[in-house]
Amino acid sequence: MKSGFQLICWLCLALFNAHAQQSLLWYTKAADKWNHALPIGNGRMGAMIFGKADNEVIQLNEESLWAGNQVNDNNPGAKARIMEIQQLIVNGDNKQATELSKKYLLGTPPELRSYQTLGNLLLFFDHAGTVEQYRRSLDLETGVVSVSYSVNGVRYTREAFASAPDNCIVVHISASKPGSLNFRLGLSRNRDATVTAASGSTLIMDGQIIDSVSAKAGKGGKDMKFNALVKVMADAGKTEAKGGEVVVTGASTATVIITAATDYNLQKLNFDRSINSKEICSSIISDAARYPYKELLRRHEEEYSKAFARVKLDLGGDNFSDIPTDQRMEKVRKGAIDNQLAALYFQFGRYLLMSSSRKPGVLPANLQGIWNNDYAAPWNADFHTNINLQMNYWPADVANLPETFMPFAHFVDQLRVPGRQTAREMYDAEGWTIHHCTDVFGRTGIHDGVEWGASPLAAAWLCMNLWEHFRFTSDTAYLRNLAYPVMKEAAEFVQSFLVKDKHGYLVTAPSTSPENSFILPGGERGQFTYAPTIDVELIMSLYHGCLEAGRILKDDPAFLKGLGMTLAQLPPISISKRTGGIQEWIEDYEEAEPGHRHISHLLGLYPGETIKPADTLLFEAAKKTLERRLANGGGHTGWSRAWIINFYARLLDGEKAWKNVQALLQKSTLDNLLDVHPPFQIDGNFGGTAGIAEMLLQSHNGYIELLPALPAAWSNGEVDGLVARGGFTVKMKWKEGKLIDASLLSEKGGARKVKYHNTLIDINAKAGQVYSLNKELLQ
Ligand code: FUC
Repeated sequence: MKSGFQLICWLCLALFNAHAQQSLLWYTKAADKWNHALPIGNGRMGAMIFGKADNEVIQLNEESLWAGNQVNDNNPGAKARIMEIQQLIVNGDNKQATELSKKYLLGTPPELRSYQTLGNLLLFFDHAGTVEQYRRSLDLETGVVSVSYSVNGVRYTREAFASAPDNCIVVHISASKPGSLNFRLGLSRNRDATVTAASGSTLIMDGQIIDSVSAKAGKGGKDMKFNALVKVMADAGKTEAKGGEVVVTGASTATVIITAATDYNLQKLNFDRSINSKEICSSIISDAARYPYKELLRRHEEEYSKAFARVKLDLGGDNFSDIPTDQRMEKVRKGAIDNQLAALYFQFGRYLLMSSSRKPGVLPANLQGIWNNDYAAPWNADFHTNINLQMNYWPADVANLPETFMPFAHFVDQLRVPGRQTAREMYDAEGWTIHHCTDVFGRTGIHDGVEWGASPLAAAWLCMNLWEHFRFTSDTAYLRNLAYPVMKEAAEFVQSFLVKDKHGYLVTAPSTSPENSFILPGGERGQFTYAPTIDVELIMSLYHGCLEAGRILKDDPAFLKGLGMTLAQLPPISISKRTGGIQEWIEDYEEAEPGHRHISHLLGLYPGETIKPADTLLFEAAKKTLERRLANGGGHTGWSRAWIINFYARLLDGEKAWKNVQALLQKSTLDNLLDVHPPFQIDGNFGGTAGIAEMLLQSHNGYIELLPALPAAWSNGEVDGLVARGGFTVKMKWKEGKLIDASLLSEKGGARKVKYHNTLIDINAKAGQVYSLNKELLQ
């Protein structure tokens, strides 16, 4: 029989395990490469922690550190040629239109520069002895990475976190035997910077990016200036500067505080570059250094944990939390089912969004969130606006982190300024627009090549997220002051950009279905077209959003009427005679790559809602589109797989959605749970997180639907804290595939329909009230 004490210990262990299942990534060895290191971030600064016992590497990032400059990249020849190009396109002369576009539409310059690493913080311990009992972990509930090991009977422990309240990264190091902590600390960047030990305990990095492309464009010397500042505080022993490093000897604990800044004006966020980064670093460090380590940790945990704890998810199944995360990943890759790993992946996505998109940061999460080890990152780690940036924000509201959305919203708002210039200078149009990617300087012209870049409705695409955020929060001040003005101007662009085709439809031209090509009747490949299906769906989403917002805000009826008239003249979404799926282009062309990663013509299924269950034909055709893409090798990039999860959730097919969650974990996830395109690209994490939520809760189509796509593998579970449109926080528990307990907390009040299986009920909620749905829904 267990004693009282044993029982308490046993209970504590059980509770710990339940907690560990969903919130701890842990390993028994250090990361051997960047791809295995563990990320921390406070929305402005990020770091990847390797956890090496002897020579620790902590790779650092600051969100605004980019090569390049602000330039007007609108091709000066565009305006004079745009009508000619449009006519060529609508009359089917694809080849000539493409040739002219290369000359007169492609941006000047055509390429963005890259987001860059800040450098590495290096800790040299030179342990004389064997490293034993090694453990490295990331606790998602506290946002702290811990590393611990023993050498010659002394236990060494390191904790690292990125503090939002104190605007810096903190590393705390301790040794179990007093006076036995000895290490050297360096800061390095092998380009464009110098590091000096400013006093016995401080390192300063002083830098300015030297970019060859800026130099060629006559803008050399105008690239970003930046600083990093590191302060070491040891409890005892000696701390001194030696050979450009700080050397600590004979201490028991030491706290290292790190911050950085660039001349990019984060406060104004108007692409201004007048900031004195050195002063900012000094004031951040002197403020933070006032607190002892315990207080820094407490301030961080209090701020971080409050937001993270809003959602709890348990997907049932076996508990493998006593197995290191890399081994669990390996088992899943070999076919094991580990529901709690899927729950951990979901929570990790929330952690990543909080860490890369939050105050004190102001910029949105880029292709790598905030974590990048390169000077020329894959795709420059830029903001791709033809799916990737939008996908990053799909989980923000449903996964109960609305504050992470604001850097995105403000950035899009700022893009209006250069975007207006692009609309005017390239297309002689009203409103604002942007093409398929942008950088921290807000370039809005066409980049890379016209085949990729000619996607003139990316502003409408970005506005979908803005509108959805309103639908979740019902925040009318946000709608009035930010979202609607941006949406309205995006709609004004569309209104003045559309031309008539030979059937009298209003169409976008030139345009592409992002990145996919078709085979022209003569056998050649083409990408240029007019009114690809995605554009029709984008216009429908934007205009319906504007119409609803305009009604709420009582905007000019004449403007709204104009939108209604355009909606009536758009080409229809068609079903392909060749494939039975949704037709991707205005003509029923054969796809050059039927398994292409982009599935843009299903935008109306997710995140849009033009393709819905009630529309049986389109709904069935969407299934065929997905089957065909997958049968031809689709879903091979992480983000594409993540999108497919969301599609199947919207198709109410839990089994197929689950298969794709499993495939995302098996084929597109690193041991540290970061997504790979390959290479590492964070959108798959965010899209996957949104997809898991979408399987459990949906709230488009005019009702909140509980467990709309629950797979058999997750037949027992519970979730607390997901959010439905209209500001409803949802709690659900299910057993053997059936909902057994459900309640909604309404933040703002209001009427809603709630659906579970075939039962649909109406609730008229009062703000702040919790509604148990057990009586009405669970008979
Ligand atoms: C889009 C995708 C690529 C990649 C890039 C960053 O262009 O087609 O797969 O994700 O963005």
